[in-house]
Amino acid sequence: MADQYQNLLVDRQEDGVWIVTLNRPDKRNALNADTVEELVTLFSGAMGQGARAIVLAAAGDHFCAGLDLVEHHRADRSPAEFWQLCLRWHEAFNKMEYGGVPVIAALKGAVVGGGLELASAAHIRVADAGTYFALPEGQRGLFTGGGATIRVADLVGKARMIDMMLTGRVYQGQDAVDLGLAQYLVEDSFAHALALARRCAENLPLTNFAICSAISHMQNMSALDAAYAEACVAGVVNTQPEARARLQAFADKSGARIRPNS
Ligand code: 1HE
Repeated sequence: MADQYQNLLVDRQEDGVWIVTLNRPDKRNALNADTVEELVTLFSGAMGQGARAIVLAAAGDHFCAGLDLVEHHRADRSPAEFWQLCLRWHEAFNKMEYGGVPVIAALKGAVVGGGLELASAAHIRVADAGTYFALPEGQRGLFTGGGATIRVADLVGKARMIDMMLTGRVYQGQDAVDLGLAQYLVEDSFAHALALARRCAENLPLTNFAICSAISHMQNMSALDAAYAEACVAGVVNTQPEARARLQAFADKSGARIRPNS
Protein backbone atom coordinates (compact mmCIF):
# COMPACT_ATOMS: atom_id res chain seq x y z
CA MET A 1 0.00 0.00 0.00
CA ALA A 2 1.45 3.36 -1.00
CA ASP A 3 1.65 5.78 1.87
CA GLN A 4 -0.14 9.08 1.62
CA TYR A 5 2.67 10.85 3.45
CA GLN A 6 5.11 13.30 1.86
CA ASN A 7 6.89 14.44 5.00
CA LEU A 8 6.80 11.30 7.14
CA LEU A 9 8.27 7.86 6.60
CA VAL A 10 6.17 5.13 8.17
CA ASP A 11 7.69 1.70 8.69
CA ARG A 12 5.09 -0.71 10.11
CA GLN A 13 6.92 -3.64 11.62
CA GLU A 14 5.46 -7.09 12.15
CA ASP A 15 5.30 -6.87 15.93
CA GLY A 16 3.08 -3.80 15.69
CA VAL A 17 5.89 -1.34 16.30
CA TRP A 18 5.72 1.55 13.87
CA ILE A 19 8.73 3.71 13.15
CA VAL A 20 7.53 7.13 12.10
CA THR A 21 10.29 9.40 10.84
CA LEU A 22 9.99 13.14 10.36
CA ASN A 23 11.47 13.45 6.90
CA ARG A 24 12.36 17.04 6.08
CA PRO A 25 16.01 16.93 7.11
CA ASP A 26 16.93 19.74 4.70
CA LYS A 27 14.61 21.97 6.74
CA ARG A 28 15.69 20.44 10.05
CA ASN A 29 12.24 18.81 10.18
CA ALA A 30 10.53 22.15 10.69
CA LEU A 31 6.78 21.64 10.92
CA ASN A 32 4.99 23.10 7.93
CA ALA A 33 1.20 22.95 7.70
CA ASP A 34 1.28 19.81 5.54
CA THR A 35 3.39 17.89 8.04
CA VAL A 36 1.00 18.81 10.82
CA GLU A 37 -1.90 17.43 8.75
CA GLU A 38 0.06 14.24 8.15
CA LEU A 39 0.63 13.88 11.90
CA VAL A 40 -3.12 14.33 12.49
CA THR A 41 -3.87 11.56 9.99
CA LEU A 42 -1.21 9.24 11.29
CA PHE A 43 -2.01 9.52 14.98
CA SER A 44 -5.76 9.43 14.37
CA GLY A 45 -5.50 6.11 12.59
CA ALA A 46 -2.66 4.35 14.37
CA MET A 47 -4.61 2.43 16.98
CA GLY A 48 -7.34 1.30 14.57
CA GLN A 49 -4.66 0.11 12.16
CA GLY A 50 -3.02 -2.07 14.78
CA ALA A 51 -0.05 -0.01 15.93
CA ARG A 52 1.08 -1.29 19.34
CA ALA A 53 3.83 1.27 19.90
CA ILE A 54 5.35 4.07 17.84
CA VAL A 55 8.90 5.34 17.68
CA LEU A 56 8.85 8.97 16.58
CA ALA A 57 12.22 9.53 14.96
CA ALA A 58 13.76 12.14 12.69
CA ALA A 59 15.90 12.11 9.57
CA GLY A 60 19.12 14.13 9.67
CA ASP A 61 20.93 15.59 12.65
CA HIS A 62 18.04 17.38 14.34
CA PHE A 63 14.78 16.11 15.76
CA CYS A 64 12.68 19.17 14.92
CA ALA A 65 13.28 22.91 14.50
CA GLY A 66 9.67 23.81 15.35
CA LEU A 67 7.31 25.96 13.35
CA ASP A 68 8.31 26.33 9.70
CA LEU A 69 9.34 29.96 10.04
CA VAL A 70 9.90 30.44 6.31
CA GLU A 71 6.46 29.14 5.40
CA HIS A 72 4.97 31.30 8.14
CA HIS A 73 6.84 34.35 6.92
CA ARG A 74 5.87 33.80 3.29
CA ALA A 75 2.22 33.01 4.05
CA ASP A 76 1.89 36.28 5.99
CA ARG A 77 -1.00 34.74 7.91
CA SER A 78 -3.86 36.62 9.49
CA PRO A 79 -4.53 36.16 13.22
CA ALA A 80 -7.49 33.91 12.39
CA GLU A 81 -5.39 31.79 10.04
CA PHE A 82 -2.68 31.23 12.61
CA TRP A 83 -5.25 30.56 15.32
CA GLN A 84 -6.73 27.86 13.07
CA LEU A 85 -3.29 26.45 12.36
CA CYS A 86 -2.56 26.18 16.07
CA LEU A 87 -5.77 24.20 16.51
CA ARG A 88 -4.46 21.73 13.91
CA TRP A 89 -1.20 21.43 15.86
CA HIS A 90 -3.28 20.73 18.95
CA GLU A 91 -5.30 18.16 17.06
CA ALA A 92 -2.12 16.34 16.00
CA PHE A 93 -0.50 16.43 19.42
CA ASN A 94 -3.72 15.53 21.26
CA LYS A 95 -4.15 12.52 18.99
CA MET A 96 -0.61 11.55 19.97
CA GLU A 97 -1.00 12.02 23.70
CA TYR A 98 -4.56 10.72 24.04
CA GLY A 99 -4.59 8.23 21.18
CA GLY A 100 -3.90 5.13 23.27
CA VAL A 101 -0.72 3.98 21.50
CA PRO A 102 2.60 4.51 23.31
CA VAL A 103 4.73 7.07 21.46
CA ILE A 104 8.45 7.06 22.20
CA ALA A 105 10.38 10.02 20.82
CA ALA A 106 13.95 9.34 19.70
CA LEU A 107 15.54 12.74 20.15
CA LYS A 108 18.74 14.23 18.76
CA GLY A 109 20.10 17.65 17.97
CA ALA A 110 17.63 20.51 18.19
CA VAL A 111 14.33 19.89 19.95
CA VAL A 112 13.23 23.48 19.88
CA GLY A 113 10.10 25.59 19.83
CA GLY A 114 7.34 23.57 18.22
CA GLY A 115 9.78 20.65 18.11
CA LEU A 116 9.72 20.60 21.90
CA GLU A 117 5.94 20.90 21.80
CA LEU A 118 5.88 17.81 19.57
CA ALA A 119 8.32 15.91 21.79
CA SER A 120 6.39 16.81 24.93
CA ALA A 121 3.28 15.12 23.52
CA ALA A 122 5.17 11.80 23.38
CA HIS A 123 4.81 9.42 26.32
CA ILE A 124 8.53 8.71 26.59
CA ARG A 125 11.40 10.94 25.46
CA VAL A 126 14.85 9.46 24.84
CA ALA A 127 17.76 11.89 24.38
CA ASP A 128 21.39 11.47 23.39
CA ALA A 129 24.40 13.57 24.32
CA GLY A 130 23.81 15.93 21.38
CA THR A 131 20.16 16.62 22.11
CA TYR A 132 19.27 20.10 23.26
CA PHE A 133 16.00 21.72 24.24
CA ALA A 134 14.96 25.35 23.88
CA LEU A 135 12.00 27.64 23.34
CA PRO A 136 13.37 30.34 21.02
CA GLU A 137 9.97 31.93 20.50
CA GLY A 138 10.90 34.98 22.57
CA GLN A 139 13.83 35.81 20.30
CA ARG A 140 11.78 35.29 17.13
CA GLY A 141 8.97 37.62 18.18
CA LEU A 142 6.62 34.69 18.59
CA PHE A 143 4.72 32.76 21.22
CA THR A 144 4.18 29.05 21.63
CA GLY A 145 1.10 27.76 19.82
CA GLY A 146 1.40 23.99 19.89
CA GLY A 147 0.60 23.23 23.49
CA ALA A 148 3.84 24.19 25.28
CA THR A 149 1.97 26.28 27.81
CA ILE A 150 0.35 23.03 28.92
CA ARG A 151 2.86 20.25 28.26
CA VAL A 152 6.23 21.96 28.63
CA ALA A 153 5.02 23.84 31.70
CA ASP A 154 3.88 20.48 33.03
CA LEU A 155 7.33 18.96 32.46
CA VAL A 156 9.59 21.72 33.74
CA GLY A 157 7.29 24.03 35.71
CA LYS A 158 5.99 27.49 34.92
CA ALA A 159 9.02 29.46 36.10
CA ARG A 160 11.53 27.45 34.06
CA MET A 161 9.37 27.61 30.97
CA ILE A 162 9.07 31.39 31.25
CA ASP A 163 12.85 31.64 31.70
CA MET A 164 13.40 29.46 28.60
CA MET A 165 11.11 31.69 26.55
CA LEU A 166 12.41 35.00 27.81
CA THR A 167 16.12 34.26 27.74
CA GLY A 168 16.46 31.48 25.18
CA ARG A 169 18.03 29.23 27.81
CA VAL A 170 19.10 25.86 26.41
CA TYR A 171 18.97 22.63 28.41
CA GLN A 172 20.84 19.47 27.50
CA GLY A 173 22.42 16.33 28.95
CA GLN A 174 21.72 15.25 32.50
CA ASP A 175 20.25 18.67 33.34
CA ALA A 176 17.50 18.05 30.78
CA VAL A 177 16.77 14.63 32.23
CA ASP A 178 16.76 15.96 35.78
CA LEU A 179 14.17 18.55 34.73
CA GLY A 180 11.96 15.97 33.02
CA LEU A 181 12.51 17.12 29.43
CA ALA A 182 13.65 13.56 28.68
CA GLN A 183 13.41 10.37 30.70
CA TYR A 184 16.48 8.66 29.22
CA LEU A 185 19.94 9.89 28.24
CA VAL A 186 21.70 7.26 26.14
CA GLU A 187 24.36 6.89 23.49
CA ASP A 188 21.97 5.86 20.71
CA SER A 189 18.54 7.38 21.23
CA PHE A 190 16.96 5.62 18.26
CA ALA A 191 18.12 2.14 19.27
CA HIS A 192 16.99 2.73 22.84
CA ALA A 193 13.61 4.14 21.78
CA LEU A 194 13.07 1.13 19.54
CA ALA A 195 13.90 -1.27 22.37
CA LEU A 196 11.46 0.55 24.65
CA ALA A 197 8.78 0.47 21.96
CA ARG A 198 9.23 -3.27 21.54
CA ARG A 199 8.86 -3.72 25.27
CA CYS A 200 5.70 -1.57 25.34
CA ALA A 201 4.29 -3.56 22.40
CA GLU A 202 4.35 -6.70 24.53
CA ASN A 203 1.73 -5.17 26.85
CA LEU A 204 -1.91 -5.81 26.12
CA PRO A 205 -3.30 -3.12 23.79
CA LEU A 206 -6.17 -2.28 26.15
CA THR A 207 -3.72 -1.76 28.99
CA ASN A 208 -1.57 0.53 26.84
CA PHE A 209 -4.70 2.33 25.68
CA ALA A 210 -5.53 3.14 29.28
CA ILE A 211 -1.98 4.15 30.19
CA CYS A 212 -1.65 6.35 27.10
CA SER A 213 -4.97 8.14 27.34
CA ALA A 214 -6.55 7.82 30.76
CA ILE A 215 -3.68 9.29 32.77
CA SER A 216 -3.59 12.38 30.56
CA HIS A 217 -7.36 12.79 30.76
CA MET A 218 -7.30 12.39 34.52
CA GLN A 219 -4.76 15.18 34.84
CA ASN A 220 -7.47 17.45 33.42
CA MET A 221 -10.02 16.49 36.08
CA SER A 222 -10.64 17.30 39.69
CA ALA A 223 -9.07 14.73 42.05
CA LEU A 224 -12.51 13.43 42.95
CA ASP A 225 -13.55 12.91 39.34
CA ALA A 226 -10.14 11.50 38.41
CA ALA A 227 -10.39 8.89 41.15
CA TYR A 228 -13.83 7.89 39.94
CA ALA A 229 -12.65 7.71 36.33
CA GLU A 230 -9.64 5.67 37.42
CA ALA A 231 -11.88 3.12 39.07
CA CYS A 232 -14.01 2.96 35.94
CA VAL A 233 -11.01 2.44 33.65
CA ALA A 234 -9.55 -0.17 36.00
CA GLY A 235 -12.90 -1.92 36.04
CA VAL A 236 -12.61 -2.44 32.30
CA VAL A 237 -8.86 -3.01 31.97
CA ASN A 238 -8.33 -5.20 35.01
CA THR A 239 -11.08 -7.63 34.05
CA GLN A 240 -10.14 -8.04 30.37
CA PRO A 241 -10.14 -11.71 29.41
CA GLU A 242 -6.75 -11.27 27.69
CA ALA A 243 -5.17 -10.57 31.09
CA ARG A 244 -6.23 -13.90 32.57
CA ALA A 245 -3.29 -15.86 31.17
CA ARG A 246 -0.86 -13.32 32.66
CA LEU A 247 -2.55 -13.51 36.04
CA GLN A 248 -2.59 -17.29 35.84
CA ALA A 249 1.17 -17.26 35.14
CA PHE A 250 1.76 -15.20 38.24
CA ALA A 251 -0.47 -17.40 40.34
CA ASP A 252 1.20 -20.64 39.23
CA LYS A 253 4.67 -19.04 39.63
CA SER A 254 5.62 -19.37 35.95
CA GLY A 255 5.33 -15.61 35.44
CA ALA A 256 8.35 -13.32 35.71
CA ARG A 257 8.98 -11.65 39.06
CA ILE A 258 10.00 -8.02 39.36
CA ARG A 259 13.67 -7.83 40.36
CA PRO A 260 16.09 -4.94 40.80
CA ASN A 261 18.22 -3.94 37.81
CA SER A 262 15.83 -5.58 35.36
C1 1HE B 1 14.01 26.07 8.88
C2 1HE B 1 13.78 26.04 10.26
C3 1HE B 1 12.51 26.46 10.71
C4 1HE B 1 15.79 25.40 9.91
N1 1HE B 1 11.61 26.84 9.79
N2 1HE B 1 13.10 26.44 8.01
N3 1HE B 1 12.25 27.49 15.62
C5 1HE B 1 13.44 28.08 15.71
O1 1HE B 1 13.55 29.24 16.04
C6 1HE B 1 14.63 27.27 15.31
C7 1HE B 1 15.11 27.70 13.94
N4 1HE B 1 16.21 26.90 13.44
C8 1HE B 1 17.48 26.98 13.93
O2 1HE B 1 17.75 27.65 14.90
C9 1HE B 1 18.52 26.18 13.20
O3 1HE B 1 18.08 25.99 11.86
C10 1HE B 1 18.81 24.79 13.82
C11 1HE B 1 19.55 24.99 15.15
C12 1HE B 1 17.56 23.97 14.05
C13 1HE B 1 19.73 24.00 12.85
O4 1HE B 1 20.87 24.78 12.53
P1 1HE B 1 21.70 24.42 11.22
O5 1HE B 1 22.89 25.34 11.21
O6 1HE B 1 21.97 22.96 11.20
O7 1HE B 1 20.75 24.69 9.97
P2 1HE B 1 20.36 26.08 9.24
O8 1HE B 1 21.46 26.46 8.30
O9 1HE B 1 19.92 27.11 10.21
O10 1HE B 1 19.06 25.64 8.41
C14 1HE B 1 19.16 24.68 7.38
C15 1HE B 1 17.91 24.80 6.56
O11 1HE B 1 16.79 24.47 7.37
C16 1HE B 1 17.67 26.20 6.06
O12 1HE B 1 16.96 26.09 4.85
P3 1HE B 1 17.67 26.40 3.43
O13 1HE B 1 16.58 26.16 2.43
O14 1HE B 1 18.15 27.81 3.49
O15 1HE B 1 18.81 25.40 3.31
C17 1HE B 1 16.74 26.77 7.10
O16 1HE B 1 15.96 27.82 6.63
C18 1HE B 1 15.90 25.56 7.40
N5 1HE B 1 15.26 25.65 8.72
N6 1HE B 1 14.90 25.63 10.90
C19 1HE B 1 11.91 26.82 8.48
N7 1HE B 1 12.17 26.46 12.00
C20 1HE B 1 2.91 26.61 16.81
S1 1HE B 1 3.91 27.86 17.27
C21 1HE B 1 5.50 27.20 17.43
C22 1HE B 1 6.48 28.32 17.51
C23 1HE B 1 7.87 27.88 17.20
O17 1HE B 1 8.15 26.74 16.95
S2 1HE B 1 9.03 29.11 17.26
C24 1HE B 1 10.55 28.30 17.15
C25 1HE B 1 10.98 28.11 15.72
